[in-house]
Amino acid sequence: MSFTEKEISEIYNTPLIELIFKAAEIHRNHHDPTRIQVSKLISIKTDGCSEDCGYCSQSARYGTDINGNSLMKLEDVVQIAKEAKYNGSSRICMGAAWRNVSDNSDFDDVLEMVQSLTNMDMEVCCTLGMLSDKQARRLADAGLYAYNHNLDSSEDYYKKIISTRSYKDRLDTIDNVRGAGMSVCSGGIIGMGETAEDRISMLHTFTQMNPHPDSVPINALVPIEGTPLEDQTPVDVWTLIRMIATTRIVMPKSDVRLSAGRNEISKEGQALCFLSGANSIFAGDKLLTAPNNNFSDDMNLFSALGLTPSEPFEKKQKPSINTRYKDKPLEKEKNKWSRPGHKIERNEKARIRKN
Ligand code: SAM
Ligand code: DTB
Ligand code: SF4
Repeated sequence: MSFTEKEISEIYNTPLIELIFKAAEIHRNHHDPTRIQVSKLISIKTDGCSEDCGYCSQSARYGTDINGNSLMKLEDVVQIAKEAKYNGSSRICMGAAWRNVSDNSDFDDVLEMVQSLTNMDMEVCCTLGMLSDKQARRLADAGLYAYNHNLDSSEDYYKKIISTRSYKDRLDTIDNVRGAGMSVCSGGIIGMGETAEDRISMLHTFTQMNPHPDSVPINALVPIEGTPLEDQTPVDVWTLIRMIATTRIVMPKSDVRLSAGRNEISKEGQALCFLSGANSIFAGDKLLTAPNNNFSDDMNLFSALGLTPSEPFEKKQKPSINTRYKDKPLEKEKNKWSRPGHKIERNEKARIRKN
């Protein structure tokens, strides 16, 4: 189903009490409201990223205080995945602080991680930055279930947050993911100073996709000291609920993931997010670099609300592994990603502060 921006705006601006009811109704028509999908994030390569994303703790440009690391070892990743599986996660999402994937030995190692975790009967997701169609196909051959690549905001507001890549680069990567047959995970962040119209425009872009993204993470900005957005006032819980409910209504079949910023919300606030159609979370006390809710608090909340974590591959079958993922490309592909390079004053200031 597709909606005009005006229609999405009307939904977004419905009185909240009505909006929650409508979203809950649609949620029940398309999903089992007692099931919740749980993902565990692992930051397999942290910090030192070349990009200037204004929200990110991992950009090398800003004076943030996080512990970086080079690519993790396969056995360490497998160990974390085993614990997460035991604790009820059906999906592992491996994140790397890269602008884009390069055809190098690090990528070969990531492919081995994907293969190993898939063989553990977990849904495996990666978020590694921009991806060519060939790289997407190698990931799919290694057994990758899903790829996360967020649009973050409206096309207009994106230009005020990031200058080192374009919205089109993101859309092209999403096309490459879809073309390789993987599940598409794409969402955004609220609370970066954008307007309601920006949020509506981002949702409109998603609804124009055919099919809609399989999962849509809604992040509330975690303002990180040293980043250009460090002083941003967090959005209130009602705005987050409004965003989740609207996402649920305009993309009824997608999984809506209540993502970053969840640890700032009360149990009751989270319950309203679930009622409004959020049916997935990131679990574990760390996201990529920012703190997240304690695991046992989450389990207590699920138990109070009567929610049960879903099993892997309930929505789509387990991908088969084809060993051709090991075939390295004979020639290096020409990198076609853009670098708009316009000046974002806030980003420049944060860079000067660091130096
Ligand atoms: N480097 C890859 C990329 O940019 O696609 C993958 C990792 S990146 C950290 C994944 C996503 O996390 C971003 O697209 C953004 O939506 C989200 N994110 C990063 N920092 C955040 C923050 N401080 N608050 C909320 N969401 C954040
Ligand atoms: C997504 O939309 N949110 C996750 C995941 N996809 C990769 C990341 C949230 C990052 C929050 C900030 C941090 O931990 O550094
Ligand atoms: Fe790099 Fe991704 Fe962070 Fe942007 S969001 S600075 S691309 S790690």
